[in-house]
Amino acid sequence: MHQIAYMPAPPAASSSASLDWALIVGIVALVIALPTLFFQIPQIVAAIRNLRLRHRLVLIGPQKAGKTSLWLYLNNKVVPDRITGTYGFQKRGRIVYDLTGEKTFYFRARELIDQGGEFPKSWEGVIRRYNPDGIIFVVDTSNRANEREQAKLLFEIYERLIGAVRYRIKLKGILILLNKFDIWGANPTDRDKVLKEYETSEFLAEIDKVKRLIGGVDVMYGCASLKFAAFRSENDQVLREFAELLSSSR
Ligand SMILES: Nc1nc2c(ncn2[C@@H]2O[C@H](COP(=O)(O)OP(=O)(O)OP(=O)(O)O)[C@@H](O)[C@H]2O)c(=O)[nH]1
Ligand SMILES: [Mg+2]
Repeated sequence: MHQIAYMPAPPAASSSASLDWALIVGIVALVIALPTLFFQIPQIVAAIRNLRLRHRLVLIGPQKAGKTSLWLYLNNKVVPDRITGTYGFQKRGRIVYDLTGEKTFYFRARELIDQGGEFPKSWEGVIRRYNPDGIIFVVDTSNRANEREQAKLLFEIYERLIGAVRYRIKLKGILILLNKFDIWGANPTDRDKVLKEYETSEFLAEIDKVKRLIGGVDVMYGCASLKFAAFRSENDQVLREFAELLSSSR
């Protein structure tokens, strides 16, 4: 004969008691976390802003300075020794470049326009048409030909745009990227020397005119070497600062 063993069902009260405890623990955790979350709001807002692909950037600068190299760099490509020159301009599409260090951070652009250095006369059309939020002025520190004339040209373009009826200039920042820094060497003294020279150059004075002309435009500059991986952390620091500058409100 089989005996049927009955397991008494657990009292209903104990399951509802554990549910109550879970609720209490949840509420206490929320109460503790709320003030912390509250103080994190500016960081959360900054992180959300950083996620938005809103900026349109134009790369400008003398021939062979490294504009197309910068686009390759932002796509995690190795910069080759020989690159075909860019004729006219190339729409390079969106950029999402991971700059995560201590915190998550991306260099993002909804569109990057790579403007060849050979025909500076075509810049005006590109700037008028795309009305960039930021310009990266790439300079070849080993060959300083043309840069002053080109900075002057940029000033004149914006001067004309200011006079143009119903043209709303979006430009918020100009990054002067002093590229090919590897040719100078890698130590901080060399870098200071290069930066000092540019600080006092007439070229910077021209760029500064753009800044004065359009209120709220920030100009920053930094050394870079897009071709050698050893310079990655320096390059990325410059890009991070520029992305922050573009994200800040005017
Ligand atoms: N040594 C050195 N060479 C570099 C660096 N960045 C780019 N180059 C080289 O510079 C040359 C020109 O680079 P590009 O990116 O084509 O220059 P660009 O500004 O797009 O030139 P255009 O399209 O003609 O206006 C290439 O041979 C690159 O390999 C760098 O940081 N250091
Ligand atoms: Mg190019």
